[in-house]
Amino acid sequence: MSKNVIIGLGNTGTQIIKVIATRPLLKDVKLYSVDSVLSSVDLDSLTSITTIPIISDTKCGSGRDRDRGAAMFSYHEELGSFEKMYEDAADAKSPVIVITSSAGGTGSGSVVPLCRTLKKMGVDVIPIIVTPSMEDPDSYQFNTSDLFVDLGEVGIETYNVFRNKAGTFNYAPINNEIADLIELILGKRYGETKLDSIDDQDLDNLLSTSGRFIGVTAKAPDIETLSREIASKLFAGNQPVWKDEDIEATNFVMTAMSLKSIFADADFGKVFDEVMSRITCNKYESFKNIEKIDNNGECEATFIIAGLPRPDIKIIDTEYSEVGGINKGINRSKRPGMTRKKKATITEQPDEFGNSIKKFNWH
Ligand SMILES: Nc1nc2c(ncn2[C@@H]2O[C@H](COP(=O)(O)OP(=O)(O)OP(=O)(O)O)[C@@H](O)[C@H]2O)c(=O)[nH]1
Ligand SMILES: [Mg+2]
Repeated sequence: MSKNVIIGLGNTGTQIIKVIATRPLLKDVKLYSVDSVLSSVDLDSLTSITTIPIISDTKCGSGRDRDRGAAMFSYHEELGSFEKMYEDAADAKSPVIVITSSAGGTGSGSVVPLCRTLKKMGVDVIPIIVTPSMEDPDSYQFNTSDLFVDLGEVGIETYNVFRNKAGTFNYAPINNEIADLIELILGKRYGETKLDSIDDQDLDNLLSTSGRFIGVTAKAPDIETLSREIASKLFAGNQPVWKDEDIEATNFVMTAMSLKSIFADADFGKVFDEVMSRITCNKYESFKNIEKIDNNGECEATFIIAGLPRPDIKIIDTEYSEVGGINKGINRSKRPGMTRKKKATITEQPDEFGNSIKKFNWH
């Protein structure tokens, strides 16, 4: 049976791949990390993760420049650095998941050519995008809005968004929640049951729904706490909640719910009725997995909703000028003036044996 493939891009993507590598439920997944620095993956995780550095000239990193990130990726793509990764993606169990921050340069830039290539190959690709907090600097927000525009142009239809919290560098909770979400959408959280069950095809239908999806999981010692946990993760968690006014009358959502508890059949409504009552748009299909199991008194629930509109992102409409600069007062484009407009060019020169050598130039 073919394996799932997950590709992490840039620092954020790589850190999350490292969390995924620790999850027993995901041990069969093929993991890739692509970054423009070498230090992100430590020796411990090297055995389970294939890392591909995309350093292209004497300077590491992208300088938060998405164009440079994309150019470095494309240069390595041309050199054939991703051949094995693309082979694995072509053979993979669908969908292929790609994870990146939207705010930096390497991941946010690379994910566009990566998705374009995968789509051209006919691979179903689902991006999980970590957006900056609303308090993060302007450049992070520009990179985010440009990424959403680019992914729309590439034809990405189904995607997931996590938003970092302001004022913290503790990314462990979000990174772990993303690993939870992946267990969920790859079908690793639905146990065997003779009652209603969610199978791979149900998940496929759910994840073919165009739009954003949210997925949450919770564990608790009793049903009441579990119900509250699921609702608070859904409506006040790290995946931005939707706004009812952004959903049109003809839109619809798909949902998937699972409950693992000793009286799961009788308790199902107690866990999900409240959440479902707050979803006021058309509900086209609702998949359920009901598993009656005594898990030492612990109950576990999961919830996915697909078909949601894009979350709010911070749109900045400012004109910049550099203080004291010789060009002071001259109107500029929407990007800060100090943003370098460098472009990558790839030149070919023969080496001493007459073989053609490609060279990456950033100028
Ligand atoms: N959730 C999460 N966010 C992170 C993590 N590391 C960095 N960030 C956030 O990600 C954004 C920066 O993106 P990076 O992933 O570091 O950027 P990159 O893709 O490596 O691109 P460069 O700009 O070239 O370094 C900032 O908003 C950070 O707050 C992480 O492990 N998890
Ligand atoms: Mg980086």
